[in-house]
Amino acid sequence: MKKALITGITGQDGAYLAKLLLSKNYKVYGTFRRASSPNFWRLQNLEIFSKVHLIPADLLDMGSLIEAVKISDPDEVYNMAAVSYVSTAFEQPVGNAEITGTAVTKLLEAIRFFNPKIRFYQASSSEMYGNSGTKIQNENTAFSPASPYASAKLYAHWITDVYRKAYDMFAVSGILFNHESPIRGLEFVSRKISNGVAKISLGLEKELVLGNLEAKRDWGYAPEYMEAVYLMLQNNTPNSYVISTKESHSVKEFVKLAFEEVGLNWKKYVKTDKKFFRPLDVNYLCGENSKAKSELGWYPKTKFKELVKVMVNEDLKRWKKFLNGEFFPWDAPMYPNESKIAGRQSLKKL
Ligand code: NAP
Ligand code: F7E
Repeated sequence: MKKALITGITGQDGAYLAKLLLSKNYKVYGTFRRASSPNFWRLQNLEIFSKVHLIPADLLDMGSLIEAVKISDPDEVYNMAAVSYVSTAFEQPVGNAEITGTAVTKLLEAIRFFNPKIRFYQASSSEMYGNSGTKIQNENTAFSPASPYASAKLYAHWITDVYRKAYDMFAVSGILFNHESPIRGLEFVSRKISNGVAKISLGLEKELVLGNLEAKRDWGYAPEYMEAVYLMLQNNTPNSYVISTKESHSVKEFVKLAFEEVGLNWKKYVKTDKKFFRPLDVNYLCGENSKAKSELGWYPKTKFKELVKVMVNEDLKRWKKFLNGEFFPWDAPMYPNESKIAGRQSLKKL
């Protein structure tokens, strides 16, 4: 039986990847951070909570990473942990550099000392391209990070490359474009919209306040992207791949489709507030996935329209269940209205 260690198993990708690996008969270990309130809802939602082996660890603490590698003695390590919300990285740039960036070296060192034969996956991001000025981004497009998050990810990307070349390790990065799902964090725009639309359609909320509606992203479906991640570590040779849908849509298009799904006109409910604009944003992303298609046999099945539909309907179903008094693992009722969060002032240009 193969063994895998997933850092960040409590997050969207970690949870979906754990489910996928369990279905392939892996013994799955996952790191979690001790929190004063439990945050295992995604593992419970996917019905795998009792099937994974949890190890307390923090990317900031090298000892805990060594311990995690030692306890799990894995064939494969998937580094999914990071400060993944770009706005937070603007608010806490130093912490982000340490967690999203340099911590990856700690993990690579732990692997190198314990067993350099372990295969390593680094969660790289399309944000590394920034505003590259290219119509479509592929594995050879120059990086031009536009946030502390993207800068930290780029460091992690290159250090993974260095360990592969210097120590002959099977260490690869997947350059994943945005991927969403009903278990996406509520602060990301896709889920903020699907949750907001569901609440508005049920009369629980009156408006949805957003930032930059013109930004364009290449949005795919997270569970499918985890299949690509898995395939990258089964490859004969270590290689980097772009994972994307090859379609680019604006936040405005997402909003419009989401409201249409519940029969409402978005213009009556959506407002914008400077608070949700970033000091620097990535305006346009669209990923070329032909290398993944030809070498991994991977291609996206769920495209933009279907993704919006799935997310809105799942949030609608949950709020209806909630209003009926049903209890189930879910995040939304515990989440504050973002407009009432006092911070984000620091995001203004000084
Ligand atoms: P996510 O839902 O925000 O999950 C992030 C995970 O990282 C959580 O489990 C979180 O734990 C953990 N984490 C944060 N700081 C940590 C620390 N100091 N020590 C240990 N664990 C820590 O993100 P995601 O969407 O699943 O993304 C997974 C990875 O892919 C991330 O590295 C992200 O940057 C990258 N990525 C994501 C996308 C996307 O569109 N989703 C695209 C490209 C790349 P807690 O639950 O305790 O906070
Ligand atoms: O923003 C705009 C915002 O926060 C998308 C992470 O998983 O994907 C994600 O990063 C766009 C941006 O995702 C709001 O300005 C407008 O242009 O959903 P997001 P992201 O920044 O693209 C990449 C690939 C990652 O690697 C990251 O980890 O939407 N936008 N209004 C808004 N964004 C948010 N969050 N909230 C708004 O109200």
